[in-house]
Amino acid sequence: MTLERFIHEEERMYPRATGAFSGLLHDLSLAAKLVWREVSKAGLVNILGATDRMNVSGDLVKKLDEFADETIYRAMDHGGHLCLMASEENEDVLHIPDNYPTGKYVLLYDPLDGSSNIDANITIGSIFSVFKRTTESGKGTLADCLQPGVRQVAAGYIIYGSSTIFVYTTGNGVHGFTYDPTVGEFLLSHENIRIPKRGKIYSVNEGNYANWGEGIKKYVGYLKESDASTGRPYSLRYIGTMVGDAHRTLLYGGIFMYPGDRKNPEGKLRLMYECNPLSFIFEHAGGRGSNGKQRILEIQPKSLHERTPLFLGSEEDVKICEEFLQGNR
Ligand code: FBP
Repeated sequence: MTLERFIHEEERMYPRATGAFSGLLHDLSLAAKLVWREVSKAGLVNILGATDRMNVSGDLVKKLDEFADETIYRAMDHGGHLCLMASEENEDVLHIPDNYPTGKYVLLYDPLDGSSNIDANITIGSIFSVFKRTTESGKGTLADCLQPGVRQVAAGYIIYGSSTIFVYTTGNGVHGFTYDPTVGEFLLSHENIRIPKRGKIYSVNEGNYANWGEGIKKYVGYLKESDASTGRPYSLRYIGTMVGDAHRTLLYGGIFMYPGDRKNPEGKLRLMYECNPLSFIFEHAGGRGSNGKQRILEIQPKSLHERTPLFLGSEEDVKICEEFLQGNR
């Protein structure tokens, strides 16, 4: 079962479908193959290291980041499915070139997640989020992007690890397709992924501990206590690439966190490019995505690059974490 065929079989479930959505997902899978090709030979070609360009978050843009950003934009700009795009690497929205038709969807993407791990050949990823436009027609506007995550019509990520997997949902279950370079196709390998109700692994950068608030300190302390009936103490795993830490959490259960702290009250992760799409995927796999107070998907975005604390994982684990964060435990 190739990703291509799966997309078309899903389309048949919607008698009034125009094929635009399938076309959009097809173009995304092509972009993923092009990025995979560059990632897989990164050590051999001059694509490691940084450009001399700073992104909107003040980070030096990595060459592979820039390559992935341009590749995704060029793969998506001419299909006629999109009215607008926005990328984590670009301050402003990305318009569809005048010589191409516009469509009814909006794409937001993080071209390469885990940029601090690129040069060390550690798992990295790409993340995407798709909405239907809210404006009538023609070129899209910022308003088309700033929609609460619950309105996404699709979200996914591509993990470039020991193998490359395309994971996505359109609201009909979460499915994973592993790339087989010998046939050049993503093949169904993880159908209808369901996250365990509770796990035994927690994932957080404890290097920020000194700046943490009492709630998160107490919660992590709770995970380290011994209590076999609740699988504690939990094991700590942290790759430093959200896609990698989230993918493991989706399959094994537990919790991935990037809390706010005294230095960064809103944490580090971006609502539109990272937290919304991953929370949409986790919720459709039976998990939960929270900022500690509410569902990530209920947050009304105010700006393209806003950040939010994130607590993502098995439903029971995230709910217990919220109780600690809200001082109820
Ligand atoms: P990029 O998208 O710029 O890579 O930043 C996000 C990220 O790398 C996440 O993938 C990861 O979870 C987090 O930052 C790691 O941050 P830290 O190094 O502070 O733990």
